[in-house]
Amino acid sequence: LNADEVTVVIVPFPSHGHLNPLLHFSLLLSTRYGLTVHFASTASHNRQAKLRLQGWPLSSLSSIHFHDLPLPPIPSPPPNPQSPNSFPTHLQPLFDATDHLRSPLSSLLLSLSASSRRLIVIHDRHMSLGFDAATTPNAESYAFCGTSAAFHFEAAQLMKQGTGLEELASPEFIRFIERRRRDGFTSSGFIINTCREVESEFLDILALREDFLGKPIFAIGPLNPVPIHNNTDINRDECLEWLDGHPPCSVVYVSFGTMSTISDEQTEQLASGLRRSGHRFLWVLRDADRADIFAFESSSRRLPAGFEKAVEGVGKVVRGWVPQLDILAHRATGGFMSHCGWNSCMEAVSCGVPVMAWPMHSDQPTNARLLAEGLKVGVVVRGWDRRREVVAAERVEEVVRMVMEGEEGRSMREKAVEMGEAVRAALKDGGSAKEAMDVLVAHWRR
Ligand code: BUP
Repeated sequence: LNADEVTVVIVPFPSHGHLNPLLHFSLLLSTRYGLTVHFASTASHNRQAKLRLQGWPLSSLSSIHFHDLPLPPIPSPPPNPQSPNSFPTHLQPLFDATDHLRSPLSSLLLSLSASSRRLIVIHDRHMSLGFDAATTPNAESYAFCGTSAAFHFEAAQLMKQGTGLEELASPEFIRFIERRRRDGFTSSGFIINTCREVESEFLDILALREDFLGKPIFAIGPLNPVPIHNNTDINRDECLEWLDGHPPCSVVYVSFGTMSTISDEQTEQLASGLRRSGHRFLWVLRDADRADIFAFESSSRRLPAGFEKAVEGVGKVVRGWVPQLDILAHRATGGFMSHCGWNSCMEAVSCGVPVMAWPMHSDQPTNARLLAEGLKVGVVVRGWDRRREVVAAERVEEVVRMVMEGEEGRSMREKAVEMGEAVRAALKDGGSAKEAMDVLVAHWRR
């Protein structure tokens, strides 16, 4: 290593929605800015991140130095689809076990700091393991916020007033977050996966909050590749081939992300609602990820008997992993029924696809409100106050029809397309997100 160099170390939180944007960020830093980038996680999460890479050629991964940090074996009970707010409590042992990464990470930082002019540590906000306290005099640390500015604002309010958070997460997770927040107060700045085009109002308020005050906030999102419309890659997934056979904006894409599992009863109502709407759909039906996605077979959710046969040609159910960004960017995709994980929201926005918001836990209710009420690019399927009820087939049908055929749907689509153009422009030269990233990298190189 060159002692004149700026070295960047990325420390992601070990769940897909957090690994994914930070891997994309790492690739931008190494390929666009020519920085030396180290990506430090557990062996299985590094493997998971590489396997699920979106929008980059596999060969690009060789530009990153991956570090497989040791973690003791973690029990991972199956995800519980009956849990009231579907919070992924089965992953808590993994989250707690990340405390064990403190020591191997310190050793890594010490050795990299000795061979660099400046060491930049970018840690997920949930991975603030006291890095500034490490004996690395030439290190600066930045907290990466993978959720919306709106949620950071709201969560800080709830924490201050001491109530309300338990609605969104389990008590164990809240304790975990509080612990990590206390560890992370000395960061040099915040890197957030959003942009002014989507959240200028919340970014302005956030800058005034106690825990952000006086520290720069770099809004460099969306941290997903700019989607290529109708990607014609020869290794295209069969979902994309299936979409090719359908008219523009005619298919509802249904996916609830990597952290949620819906109950059999809900699966049945959703199936019935989609079928009754008469609209085309592509539905990813899977269990939430386990602590180690390579260690378990995914169990299959039950569909009503004969369902797949009955909807053949109109609806497709996929039980594995799909290339979501390519699906959202496909011309046939006309709506996205989503749990509103922040990556899914930003991907939908980047692709100009209106959202049928079905929040499950954590930041998702806030994100759903932001899309539906704030930006008017979506509609909420299920009000958060009724979260414990199964959503009936009639409601699913109503929302699908509203977005896919009604006047309201047309207006949402127009707004979504407009917002997509603005967000894609933000990532290009002269755009707000690109500029924020240029300023950040120039500051590191000062
Ligand atoms: Br499922 C699935 N293919 O089949 P979110 C997800 N994704 O590419 P989450 C696929 O995973 P948190 C699939 O494009 C997005 O980038 C999707 O992240 C990709 O939700 C990511 O939307 C999912 O943030 O995480 O996974 O529930 O709750 O932490 O936001």
